[in-house]
Amino acid sequence: MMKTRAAVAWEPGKPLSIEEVDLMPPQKGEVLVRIVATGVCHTDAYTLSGDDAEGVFPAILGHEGAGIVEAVGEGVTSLQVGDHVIPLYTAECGECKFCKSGKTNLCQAVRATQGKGLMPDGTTRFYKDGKPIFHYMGCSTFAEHTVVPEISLAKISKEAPLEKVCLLGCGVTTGMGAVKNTANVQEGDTVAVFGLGGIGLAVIIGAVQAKASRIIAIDINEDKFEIAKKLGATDCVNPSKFDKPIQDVIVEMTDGGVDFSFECIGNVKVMRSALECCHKGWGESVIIGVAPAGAEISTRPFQLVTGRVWKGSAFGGVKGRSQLPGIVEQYMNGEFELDTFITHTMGLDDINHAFDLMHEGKSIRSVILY
Ligand code: NAD
Ligand code: AHE
Ligand code: ZN
Ligand code: ZN
Repeated sequence: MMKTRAAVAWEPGKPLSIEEVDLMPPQKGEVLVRIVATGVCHTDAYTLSGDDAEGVFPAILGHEGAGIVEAVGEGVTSLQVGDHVIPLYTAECGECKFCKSGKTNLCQAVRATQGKGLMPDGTTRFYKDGKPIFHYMGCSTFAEHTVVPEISLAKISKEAPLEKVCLLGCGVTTGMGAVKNTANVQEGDTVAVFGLGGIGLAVIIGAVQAKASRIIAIDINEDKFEIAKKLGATDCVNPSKFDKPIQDVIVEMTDGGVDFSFECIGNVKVMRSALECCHKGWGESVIIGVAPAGAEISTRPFQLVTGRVWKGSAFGGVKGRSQLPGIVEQYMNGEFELDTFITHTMGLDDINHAFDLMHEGKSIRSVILY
């Protein structure tokens, strides 16, 4: 056992507690990673709130990190000490039915145990006073050191700044990937983006790269509009300023609706608006936001009968081990930027402040630097 420092979520709805915890060495097929930086994503807050059907406690949250390999377990061949890595909540084994299908990034090799907060052998590596602490999304990046399956690590360039590319472990890859891989937005298409946090702003970057002709950014917090415009939004709309449904407003603005919409909030009512603001006959709406346990979406089936399509996207449809290193290279080549997302940086001791800033709508991403 080694000692490491972590932010422990002991129970839902309570602040994280910064503690020294015990960490077992990496077992067969596992890797010990020293986390250098981690973003705080809304999904961490969602699980901490108790809304996640898969939320287990006590746990070490965090899934948007980057770090350096410190040790490898038996049989690990694709990584060695000193490699720079991004932990993946969507593994890529290359061998399961899902990986081989060519149709999805949703590798299932470790998904069942991951969803229970366990390593693939059904046990944990983190302990406090001899009692197990659960892992989170196969990553647990709110710890200075973590143990991750080999197939859940993307090896990236050693030149890449870990304190920035950590955001490619979730938010930025998710938004950009949803535009490119899930929606496949084409030059001249019109796009509506609901929710202007890290995910929605990354959708805007993706839509600009795809040369969308119009990018309508929607949020109830107008403080988000400045960054949205800077990144390329052509229109910013606050739904609470209208006395009619936002889908009607967008349909009027766009001569019948947008070609593509993206829901980046996790609100099932907004998901309906996002579908219904799509153009009759061909408009497609992509759900990215994660809704609370038990929530359900609804619309008139006529919306689909008349040609609108409802889709969802996880990690932007990106296969982490084979595609994320290339996305890091694109960042290094200046094809997109990350600085705009990083509104705050802080040490692990202040991580609860990062959650406060998110809930107050004051941050895009807080990055924790170890
Ligand atoms: P965030 O909290 O930073 O941003 C959410 C934004 O939505 C905020 O700007 C907020 O003001 C806005 N908003 C809230 N209610 C609204 C409403 N009714 N109408 C319009 N705007 C509203 O969150 P984030 O980190 O950008 O994450 C967004 C969502 O995406 C979350 O649900 C998160 O869990 C999910 N997510 C999904 C994936 C995936 O792979 N599918 C990956 C990452 C995050
Ligand atoms: N645990 C939740 C679902 C959570 C969820 O949808 N997670 C997204 C990633 S959010 C990242 O910030 C995802 O990729 N889902 C696919 C998967 O395999 O988890 C629940 O409802 O139980
Ligand atoms: Zn996330
Ligand atoms: Zn697989």
